[in-house]
Amino acid sequence: MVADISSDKLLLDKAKQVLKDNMLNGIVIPAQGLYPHQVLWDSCFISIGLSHYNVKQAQKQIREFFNAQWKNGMIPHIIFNPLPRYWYDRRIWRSWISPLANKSIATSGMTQPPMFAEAITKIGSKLNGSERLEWYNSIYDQLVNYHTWLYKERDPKDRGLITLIHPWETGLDNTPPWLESLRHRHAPWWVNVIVWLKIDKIADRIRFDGKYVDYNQRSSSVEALRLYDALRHIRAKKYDTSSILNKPPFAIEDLTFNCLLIRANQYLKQISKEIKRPLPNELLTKMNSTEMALEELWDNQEGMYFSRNIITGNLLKQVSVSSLLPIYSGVISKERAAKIVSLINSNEHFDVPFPIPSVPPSSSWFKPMRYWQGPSWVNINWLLIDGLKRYGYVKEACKITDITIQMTKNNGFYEYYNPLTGEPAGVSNFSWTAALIVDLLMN
Ligand code: 9WN
Repeated sequence: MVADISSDKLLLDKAKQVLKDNMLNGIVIPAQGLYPHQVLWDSCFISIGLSHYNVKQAQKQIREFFNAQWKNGMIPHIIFNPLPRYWYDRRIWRSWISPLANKSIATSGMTQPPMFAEAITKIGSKLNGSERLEWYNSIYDQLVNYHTWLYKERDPKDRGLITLIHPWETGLDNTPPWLESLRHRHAPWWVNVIVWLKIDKIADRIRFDGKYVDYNQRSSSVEALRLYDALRHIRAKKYDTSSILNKPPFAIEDLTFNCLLIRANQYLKQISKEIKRPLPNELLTKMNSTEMALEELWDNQEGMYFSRNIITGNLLKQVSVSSLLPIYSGVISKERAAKIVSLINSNEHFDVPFPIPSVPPSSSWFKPMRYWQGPSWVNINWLLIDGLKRYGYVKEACKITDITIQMTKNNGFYEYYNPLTGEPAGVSNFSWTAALIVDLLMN
């Protein structure tokens, strides 16, 4: 494809404008209205885009999360906007009930895919030598503490794979393997009453998110209430990992999270080498064990990787885009990578007009406009483009890049897109879509 420079330039300007318009209280938030707070992996993707033209703001987006780090090393997935009009969300989570929480910054009590090390490195690449060392040194100890926390508290079986306790931690909230697990978790009586009385339709009409997006493009009301119930369970344990893991609402070795962690570990190693500050041996051993353990999530029969339920020991065989992400981890064999590429190229799986679908159309779970149950997402495309290139699949990577750019040119920077028609869905002017388009265009 011949690059259309003038319209690429226009798209770039528009993307930067979205990030500017999404500035609230000094921070680029995911989207005005629907997401007024800082969100962990959103902030990492946003800072990767910003690093091309506003390194200071990119650093700030990351630094804020390390300022909010808990005493045990956990980095929460949301930092609540302190503006008085957003007090309600802080009250739902009440992070201050944990003795580990940062008392002056209201946050959530769980984490999200660990994209920090990559964002920190991408920012570092825009700095000169001494500035870069200063940047890395200023954040290194806290970054090491975060990775150490993941292994110390979230690897209860000592298998090298991190266990997640709530779908919000995967970033792919209503992805089928997690929805299936949600179905198996017994619903609280009050949700059963709502379903029995069929008043979930009323809930549909008064939903907060319904003000900004079509609620049919998000989790259903009953799912949302059940996710809230799981949060209540975790909050009742004051966010203490060992009590939560005694009787967890969910305990899943999530494939997406662990693939992103493997890559984050590689970036962390790179940072440690550059600043000549060796990582603790114990952490290095754990990091290597994750790379080895990934293979346990491979299923020979289906020819795919899956997440695993740590209580039953079973792989969760509902197909989703997560099964492709081992290519981003970079540690799988060439044969496994070739198998993933064949899934991407197969029209029985992920080959659709506007790839990559979060769930393939051949799945019974597929809903083309509903959140992580079918739509194509720019952040996932961006991760897969990176993985494909590293394994030498340049043609596939270029095709996904071109279509991703085309989808935003045609429709603007939406949260996600219908994989069959390219039609936009979710919230408009979504920050990580804009930021990653900046990155794709600038590279
Ligand atoms: C709940 C902010 C976040 C993303 C997640 C996405 C969605 C929240 C929601 O929005 O999750 O955490 O309201 O559903 O699933 O990946 O970080 O953009």
